Amino acid sequence: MHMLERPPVTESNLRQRARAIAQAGSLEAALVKGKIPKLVECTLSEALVLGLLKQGVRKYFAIFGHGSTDLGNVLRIYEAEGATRTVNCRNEVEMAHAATALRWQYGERAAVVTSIGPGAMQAFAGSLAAASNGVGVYHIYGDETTFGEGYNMQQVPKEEQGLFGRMTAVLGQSYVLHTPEALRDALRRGALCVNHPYRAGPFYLLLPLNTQPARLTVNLAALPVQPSLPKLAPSGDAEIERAAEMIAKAAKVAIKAGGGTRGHDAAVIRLAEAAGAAVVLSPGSTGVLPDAHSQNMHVGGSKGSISGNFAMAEAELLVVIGSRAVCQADCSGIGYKSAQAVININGDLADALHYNKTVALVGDIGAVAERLAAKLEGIKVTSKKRAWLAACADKKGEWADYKRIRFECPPLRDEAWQKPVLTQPAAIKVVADYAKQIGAAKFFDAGDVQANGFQIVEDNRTGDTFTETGASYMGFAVSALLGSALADHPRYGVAFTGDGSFMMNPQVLIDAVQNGVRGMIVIFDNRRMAAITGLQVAQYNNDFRTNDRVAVDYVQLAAAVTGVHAMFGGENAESLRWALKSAHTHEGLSVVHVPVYSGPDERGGLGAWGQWNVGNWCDDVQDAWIKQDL
Ligand SMILES: Cc1ncc(C[n+]2csc(CCOP(=O)(O)OP(=O)(O)O)c2C)c(N)n1
Ligand SMILES: [Mg+2]
Repeated sequence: MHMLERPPVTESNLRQRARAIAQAGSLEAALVKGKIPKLVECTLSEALVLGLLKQGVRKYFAIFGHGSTDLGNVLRIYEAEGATRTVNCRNEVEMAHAATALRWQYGERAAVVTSIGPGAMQAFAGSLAAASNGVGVYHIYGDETTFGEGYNMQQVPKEEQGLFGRMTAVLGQSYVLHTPEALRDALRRGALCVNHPYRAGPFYLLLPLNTQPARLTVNLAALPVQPSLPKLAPSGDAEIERAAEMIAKAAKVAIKAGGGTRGHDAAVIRLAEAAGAAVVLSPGSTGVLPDAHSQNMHVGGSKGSISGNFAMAEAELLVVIGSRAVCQADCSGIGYKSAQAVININGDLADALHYNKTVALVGDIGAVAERLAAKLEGIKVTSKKRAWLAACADKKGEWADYKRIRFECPPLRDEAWQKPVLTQPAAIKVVADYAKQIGAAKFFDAGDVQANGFQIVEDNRTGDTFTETGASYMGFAVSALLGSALADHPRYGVAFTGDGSFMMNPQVLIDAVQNGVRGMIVIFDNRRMAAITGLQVAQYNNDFRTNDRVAVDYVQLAAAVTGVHAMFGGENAESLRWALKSAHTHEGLSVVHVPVYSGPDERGGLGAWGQWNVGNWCDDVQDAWIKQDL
C-alpha cells in the first residue's frame, strides 16, 4: 500500500498505546501481556518513541522547533499517559550536558531532542562531552526533507544531500531516517553505540521533517532491546602469566588508573595490593583507590601532583588500566621516563596497544584485573616492592604538606577585588569538605576550578566526583545539575564553577528551578579566565584578554530568578562555611558567590608537575618524545 493510503493515526490510537505501556510498566511487559499488538500502524515519530522505550529510554531533554513538532506531539501524548517524561530547556549545549550527566551519574538513558539547524548544531557541540567521556546518549535532530522540494529553512545551504548526517557521523555514529522502515536498523546500531561496554558515545538520529509524520507498520517485537554482552577476557593464561612474571621481576611498578577504571574500584585495589604497585590516578578516576590508601599516589599528568608524577617518572614497569593516554594524563607521551615495558588492560585494541613494548591484556577491566591479581597473590611479589612503596609514601607526604600550606593560606590581597580574598585552592577545599560532609555529588567545571579540583578532592570511591576532563567543556558542571531533574533517585549535587564557566550556561538557574533540582552552584570568581591567564604567563610572561573590567554581583543575578537562594560566600573560610550551610537548607537550587584570588603569589594555586605539548613548550616536549622508545 502506498503510504498516502494508510489509515490515519489518531490521537486516541497514541493514547491507548501509551496508556497500555505505562500501565504494564514497560513496552516489553505490554507486549507479553498482549496489551499492545506487535504490529502497529503508526508514524515514524511514534515508532521512534516506542523503539527507544524498548531500550529503556523514556526521558527526554528538548528544545523543540519547526524541525521537531511532530515528535514533540507524540511526546506530549505519551507524557500525558505516563509513558515518557520530557524536560524543556533553554540552551541545547546545556541540555546535552544534562543528558550526559544523567547517564554518567545515574546510568539512566536519555535522549536529547532539537529542531533542525542551529538547535541541532548547539546540541552537537555539547555532545563532545559525551563523546570524550565515553557516555552513551541519543541525540535526535530535525533534518531536511527527503523529497528535496527546495531548501528547507536552517538546513546547510548547499546543493548536497545528507550533510547533517555526515557532520554528526564524524563525531559519533549517525543515522538519517530517510525511510520510516529503516528505524529497526537505526535503533540496532544506536543500541550498541550508546550501550557499548567500553567505547560508548553519542548516537545521532537525523529525523527529516517529512518522514516524522510518515506512516509505517512497525513490528515492535523486532525492535532491538539494549544489548546484553558477556564480559570478555583473554581465553588462555599465557598473557596473564607473562604479565605476572613481569610484575614479579620489577622493583618499581606503577599502575595508571584511567577514567575507564571508574566503577572497578575493588578490582583495581586488589590488583594494586597484589602487585605492590603505586597507583597514579587520572583526573577522571579519583576515588578508585580510597584517598588514604598507602598506595594511592594521587593524580598524575600535566597538572598532576608531587607523588603522582614521581611514581610516573620513576616506575620501571607501567601497568595502564582503562586509559586512552590523553595529554593531560600522560604528560603528552613523556610522563613515564623510566618505564621499560607496559602491561595494558583495556577493552579497546587501539588503546591497549597505545604504547610500545606492551603486553596487551584485552578485555573487561574487572575480569582481567581480578585474574591477574589472583595469579600474583599465588606467587607473592610484594616484598620486593617495599623500598619503592616507601619512596612513594614519602612523596605522598610531601604532597600532603604542600597542599596543607595552601589550604591554610590566609586570604590574599587581590588586585581586581581590591581586598584580601580566599585563594581558589583554600575555597575549593572548604566546599569539597562540605560536599563530603553532606554526602553530595561534586561536579567540576573547566579551568583552574577543575585542575585545582582534581588535585584537591579526597574521595574514597568513584561516583562522588564528576569532572568532565575529556572535553573540559566550560559550563558542563552547572548544566550537569539538571541531569538530576530526570533521575529516578536524585542526589544532592554541588557544581564547582568559575566566573567564566558559569556564564557559559547561566540558563540552568531557570531550568533547575522549573524542574525542581536540589543542589548548589558555587561560583569561584577571580574575575578572569585564570587557567588561561596562568598558561599565558607561564609561557609568554604576559596575559592577554583573559580578564574583564566588569564586576558582576552574582548574588543579585541569581536571586533575580524566582526560587533560587543566593548567598555571598564572603572573604574567609568561616564565612564561606556559613554560606554553604545556609545554601544547603534551601529546598531547591542555591548559588554561592565566592571571590577568589588571582595573582603571582604561588600559594594561590596548586602548581603543575608534568609536561604538556602546548605553546612554547612544544619543542622541549617533542624533542623528549622523539628520543624515548615508549
Ligand atoms: C566552551 C569552552 N570554551 C573555551 C574553553 C578553553 N578554556 C579552558 S579553561 C578556560 C577558562 C575558565 O575560566 P573560569 O571558568 O573562570 O575558571 P578559572 O580558570 O578562572 O578558575 C577556557 C577559556 C573551554 N574549555 N570550553
Ligand atoms: Mg575565573
